Amino acid sequence: MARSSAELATKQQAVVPMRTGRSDRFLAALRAARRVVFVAHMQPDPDSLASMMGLGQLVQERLGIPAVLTQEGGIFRAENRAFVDLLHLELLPIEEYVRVPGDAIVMVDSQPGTGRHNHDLIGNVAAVIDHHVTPGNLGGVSYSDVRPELGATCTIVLKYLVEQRLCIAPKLGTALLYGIETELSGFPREATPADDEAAAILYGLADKELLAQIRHARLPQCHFDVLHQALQNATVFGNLVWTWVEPMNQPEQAAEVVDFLIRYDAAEWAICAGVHRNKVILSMRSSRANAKAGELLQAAIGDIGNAGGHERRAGGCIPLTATDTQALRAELVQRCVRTISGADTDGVPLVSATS
Ligand SMILES: [Mn+2]
Repeated sequence: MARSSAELATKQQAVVPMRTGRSDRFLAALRAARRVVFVAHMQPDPDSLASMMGLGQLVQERLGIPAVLTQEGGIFRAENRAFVDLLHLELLPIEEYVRVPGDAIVMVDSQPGTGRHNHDLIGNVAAVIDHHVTPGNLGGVSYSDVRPELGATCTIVLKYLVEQRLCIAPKLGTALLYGIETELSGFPREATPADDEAAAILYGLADKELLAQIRHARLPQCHFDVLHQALQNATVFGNLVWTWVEPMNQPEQAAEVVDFLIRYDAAEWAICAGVHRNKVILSMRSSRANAKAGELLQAAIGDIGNAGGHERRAGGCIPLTATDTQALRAELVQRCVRTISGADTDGVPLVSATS
């Protein structure tokens, strides 16, 4: 006897389960929410800002609920300021956020428990979307998509938007492309074919004029002040170039310094430590592929601070307990040289002193 089509359909469903993409599972985890609040790491970079924008739009359009994008810490780097201003981003300072029933927290480009947050929302995160190697505490998180093999969180976000057939306007296309571009800069690249594929899709959608304006943002005077001091203090220990900046007005300047110093042809490692308010901000770059920069920087600073990041790029932070920073400076040089370059020689200045 021929089986009814209903019977057949039931049978087929049992054999071939309905495929649900990651984006479906992400949205399902937020189904009960009345509002979604996005959080990223401190001093959010373009990758985290664009990821919040993309997922915010996804939530608004597919779940029909509002999205709030928050900001923890300042955004100082000239390109990042231009990004926020030119793309008209509305960011709520995290300290002004008041939790109401029905709020679901989504963390992007970071994970709870990595020392990259100061707010107390960590225990209430519903979903995490990230690409950092540094493991976080995902206990209690109902949906997580952490792919350390990818170069940018924006790559994951674009996959979600494509999967959900969302229309990507030039503003969002520009944001996501710049987010990916900044994460993949430098050599050797930390990109996979998936990141390049995402960038290729986005290039067709982005506003190239806007993109050029962000890339070539005008620089404030303090940028040159910091570079000057960083060069004067730059010391070479074998394959490591190390420098110290004090004070450093903007925490992102440490990264700008190492992006510049790692291009020195004799260096495989560059580290900048800068005194910013009551902490020392560290940034590290390597010219080696698979350098395990995040792990090495953490090993170097040990229990006096936190560090993490990617293969070739890492960042860290040490709370300042004493006002005299010189002892810490000496201790840090020793630790970094011992752990990273292994050189047992005295350092030599990178540039000769000027009169
Ligand atoms: Mn990122």
